[in-house]
Amino acid sequence: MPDGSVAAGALAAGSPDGGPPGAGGAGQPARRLRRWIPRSVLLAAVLMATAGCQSTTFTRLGLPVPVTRQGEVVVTLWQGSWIAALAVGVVVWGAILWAVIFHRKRTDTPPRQVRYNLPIEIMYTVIPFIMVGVFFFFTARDENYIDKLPPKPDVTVTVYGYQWSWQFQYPQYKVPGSVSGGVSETGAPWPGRLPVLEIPTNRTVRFNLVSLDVVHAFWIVPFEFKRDVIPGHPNHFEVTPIKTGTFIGRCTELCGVYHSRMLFKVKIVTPAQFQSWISAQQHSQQKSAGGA
Ligand SMILES: [Cu+2]
Repeated sequence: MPDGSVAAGALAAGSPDGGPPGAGGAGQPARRLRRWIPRSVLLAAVLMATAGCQSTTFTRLGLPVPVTRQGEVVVTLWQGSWIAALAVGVVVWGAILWAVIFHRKRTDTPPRQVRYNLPIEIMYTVIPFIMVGVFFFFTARDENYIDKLPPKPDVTVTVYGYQWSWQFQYPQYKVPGSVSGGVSETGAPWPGRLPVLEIPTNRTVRFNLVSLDVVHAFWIVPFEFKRDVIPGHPNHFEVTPIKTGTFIGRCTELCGVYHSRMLFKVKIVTPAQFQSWISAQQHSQQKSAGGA
């Protein structure tokens, strides 16, 4: 370690290289400080103004308002992790500041050298182990809940991902007179008409994810969740929507030139609205099947 007091003295005298103090003397660091304070304030203001944070996202630490029961669990886990990390941070920062302020070098006598302090070594092995254990417990508990696939979902949606759009099929709602796999909904990549995924609130909705070509990933931002759509390897997950509204879904795995256009709309509606939408689709798709 360099001698802190000598370095600080040289800096205060305006000659970090140890040469004779110049005409500026002690004024130089002060001037430098005066120049940097407005710059730092400006930088902080630009960061605040351009980061796109809303005050309502602050309590969720950047996550959007969850629209599923599973999403709420993700937000709670995220908040808990931050609180735990900050608590650890306060202890570590506190220990650093305490050492910096109260244990500065005062004499040239080296401090008492400590070696093989068994209690301290046990402490810094056991405490991180407990911290990892706590994180592991809550993460595993919540992952088990989020990945749970109860045997009889209320609504099943087969999601087909392909370059560069999506098709949604509702196999339990057959189209009379059609051999297809049920009511289906397609669209076009942005800026065309996006496919619309319609699902009801307060019902368990199972997604079966199928890829028709390359690896995609299915992401509805306010679900706080994404899952890969892999060719030859159907994936599944289930949610219970709790809030109505219209949201945007995305592909979140770089899958080709128009990956960024692979968007879809998500409409979460009441169960009654969902039923009437399904009936209307069965009717119109029967007509178009009959006409073809
Ligand atoms: Cu994709």
